[in-house]
Amino acid sequence: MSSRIANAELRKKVVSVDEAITHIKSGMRVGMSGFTGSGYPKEVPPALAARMEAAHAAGQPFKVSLFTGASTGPELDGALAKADGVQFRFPYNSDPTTRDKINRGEMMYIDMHLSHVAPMVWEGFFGKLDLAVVEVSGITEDGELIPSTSIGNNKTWLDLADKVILEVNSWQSEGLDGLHDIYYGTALPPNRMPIPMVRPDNRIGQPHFRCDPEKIVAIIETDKPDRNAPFTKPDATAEAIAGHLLEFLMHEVKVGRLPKNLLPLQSGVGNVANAVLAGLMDAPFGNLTSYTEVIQDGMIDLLEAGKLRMASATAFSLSPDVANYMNENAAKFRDKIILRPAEISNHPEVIRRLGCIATNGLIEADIYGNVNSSHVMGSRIQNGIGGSGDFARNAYISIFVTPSVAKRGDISCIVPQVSHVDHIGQDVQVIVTEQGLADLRGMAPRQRAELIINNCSNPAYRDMLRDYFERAKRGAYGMQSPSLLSEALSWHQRFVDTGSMSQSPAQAAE
Ligand code: 0RQ
Repeated sequence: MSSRIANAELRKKVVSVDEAITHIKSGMRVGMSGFTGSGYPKEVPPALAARMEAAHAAGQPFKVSLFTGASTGPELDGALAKADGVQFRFPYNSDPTTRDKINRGEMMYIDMHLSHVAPMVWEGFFGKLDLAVVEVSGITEDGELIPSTSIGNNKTWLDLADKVILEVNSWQSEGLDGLHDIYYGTALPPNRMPIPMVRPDNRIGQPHFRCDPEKIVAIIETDKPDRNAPFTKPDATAEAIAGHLLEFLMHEVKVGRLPKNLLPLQSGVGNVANAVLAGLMDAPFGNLTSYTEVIQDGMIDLLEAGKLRMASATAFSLSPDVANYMNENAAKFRDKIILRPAEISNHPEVIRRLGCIATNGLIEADIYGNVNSSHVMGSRIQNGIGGSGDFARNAYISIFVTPSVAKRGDISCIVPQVSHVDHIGQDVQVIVTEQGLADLRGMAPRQRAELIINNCSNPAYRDMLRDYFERAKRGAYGMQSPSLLSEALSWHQRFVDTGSMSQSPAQAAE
């Protein structure tokens, strides 16, 4: 493993991981790098988890508050949750062990807009940050830090933490150097200035992080890979959703509401998002741009094919094969990919100015177009709102995509009323399921309900929804958004009681 530390003074700070973790004490607030399985520290968290387990076995408490960019890998969230070492977690999680702990009430979790995280920590709402653990791909001769495969909140952690531990990862490509754009112009009110970005390909910052060397208490060298999860191939449902969405975009171009190269695309992660990206490969659009949160496999294919001119994000979220490919070829993407702090990739001001086309997944939507992205049956967290709110509220067109049913048909993803609200109807302009698309722009609530029930709901639940809506129109307290208060959440209660939302479970499963 050849050293990536070109600065002689900092090279002297290289220590073993066991020595590095002596700086982490119970009760500390720790900011770690990491965003959707890339760029998280690989050495410190497992060693810390082992130390926590040993402390617990000896009857001593050892838990920290953990701040990150978004989700991380099993060596971080998984290991620390298994060690029962996290008392407070934010702003996003997709790790199953952490999810279980949160849902059992054993871990405090704040699920928040990702663009809010850095400013709110600066504003002091989360207390003082004691320590940062940040993966970098190298250190320059003059001591600047070359970022890795995700930026997230790393700039903020490095600026605000009292102490810094660096993991210099030589598995990461040296070709990453020059890909990043770290903006140092943010400030707190009343001194904020406009973010000087008018196109998705603008570079407004510098390629490296600065960090006061006095704060760097330990450096670890590693060559462990990012644990990117493989994507499943789009299934027929995802392909049908992508088909409806692409047809809609073509229509919008035809009627002059979108330019031929569309507008900067934001795309959530997952099966459906990848199917949409795959569909763009054959769609009649070229010279596309993307202003999004994460770069996934489909975007790399589009960049290679020349369909996508450039992509701006805060992190890679690739399958292992494509991550390896990117690792070998990062340098050739330097003029096509920009990784920025999450505060900038998700900045409402920039998203509104650029006019992004936002496409995100959902757990459930109701007949009026309110969307729940995060909670199952109103109380169990799945992941979190992530960046979806940053984009949905500020997009030129805010689109939500979902299969019409979940859990083999026992759950309808279109319900009379959502059991938790992440995106109010005003932030939801288009809903797409494999059944069809509801364009809700310019529609009043009762018109929205007609469209959503007719175009998006699953046939197994459509009559139930129609029946509910017709009775609501007769018996509701008001006619603006008619609802039957005693019944609006009864579908969820039926699922909790019987395992199915359907009045006749066997029929719904067919
Ligand atoms: O559960 O994993 O146990 O099988 O939710 O659902 O259909 O595979 O869809 O991977 O696109 O995820 C909203 C969770 C959708 C995601 C959500 C269950 C379903 C399955 C996953 P299993 P699918 P996806 C910016 C955008 C918020 C963050 C965001 C998400 C699992 O899109 O986390 O948008 N969004 N970020 O069975 C009970 C329902 C359900 C349900 C689905 N109605 N009831 N369970 N599921 N609908 C990018 C980033 O922030 C990174």
